[in-house]
Amino acid sequence: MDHAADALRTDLMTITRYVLNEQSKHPESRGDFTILLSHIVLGCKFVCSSVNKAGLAKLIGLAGETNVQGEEQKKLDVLSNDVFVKALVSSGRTCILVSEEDEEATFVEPALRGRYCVVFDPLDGSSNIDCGVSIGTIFGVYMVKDFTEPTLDQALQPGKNMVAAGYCMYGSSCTLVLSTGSGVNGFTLDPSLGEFILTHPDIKIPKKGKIYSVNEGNAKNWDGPTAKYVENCKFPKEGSSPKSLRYIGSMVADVHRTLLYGGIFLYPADKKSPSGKLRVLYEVFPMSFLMEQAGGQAFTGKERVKTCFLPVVV
Ligand code: FDP
Repeated sequence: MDHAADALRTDLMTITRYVLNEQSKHPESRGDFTILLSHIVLGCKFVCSSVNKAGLAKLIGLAGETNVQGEEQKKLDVLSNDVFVKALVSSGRTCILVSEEDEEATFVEPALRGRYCVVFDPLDGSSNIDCGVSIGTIFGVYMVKDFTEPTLDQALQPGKNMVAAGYCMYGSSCTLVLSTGSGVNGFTLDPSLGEFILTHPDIKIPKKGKIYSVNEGNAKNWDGPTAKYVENCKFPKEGSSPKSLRYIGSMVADVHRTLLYGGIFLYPADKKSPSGKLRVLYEVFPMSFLMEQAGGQAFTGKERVKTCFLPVVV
């Protein structure tokens, strides 16, 4: 990349401009998705800013405590959930929200209902919050046929029915990766402009990768084929080089690296978690959507993730 030319670039493709361009390819479109996305983007910017300030503002792990103004502090994951729920409801384009943070689905009040159902994990990788390692938001979007009377089964659809999915990674930079079903694009937040700029157009996962990514601490509970696969990554047949192991323990960051550098990320089912640890609806389906859109694959170990309900491997 020519960084000097980049610095002089003035014709910036912001995420809003990108989505409006896409919208114009569909004359029948009423702009509902563009509005929904702008509210998701606002949520991502808010959470990014909170994550950046967390150490100073003491947002980390302090739920229930009070700050100097006597206000109750919220933990970062609780705060992120509040932010996204409010942003999504106020978009006027959603009818059902399913969040990792809430036990029950949220049914949007009739006056604010729209035709989308959003499933999301507002702050994934929580074990990494307190040590400043990359964390992220994951989201998937379904279209609901009759949004005047939404029901829970309209949110519990297989991954193949998703119309869009993405994640925002809060790391050394803030990166939003999005697919609306025709490829994958990555946008990086320019803090000086407050805008996500297209920096990774048409992401394609490299055909071959040299990295495997898994929590090997769970190896004693794996089944035979999983153990054999990972063993082969480390001790391949004669003539091949071993793969490198990278594991952050934050799905957004591990998937992001896998999208850009190639390789495999897996969280297999084991004796302790027979259905796997990752949550199907708002972690595995959106990431599988992105992986496939980037030319990769997502398997449960037995079948394609997007067509099933109990995936364990991405
Ligand atoms: P976390 O529990 O920290 O929220 O599914 C959640 C998740 O993180 C993923 O982001 C991550 O890939 C995985 O769990 C990490 O699990 P282990 O700590 O068991 O490796």
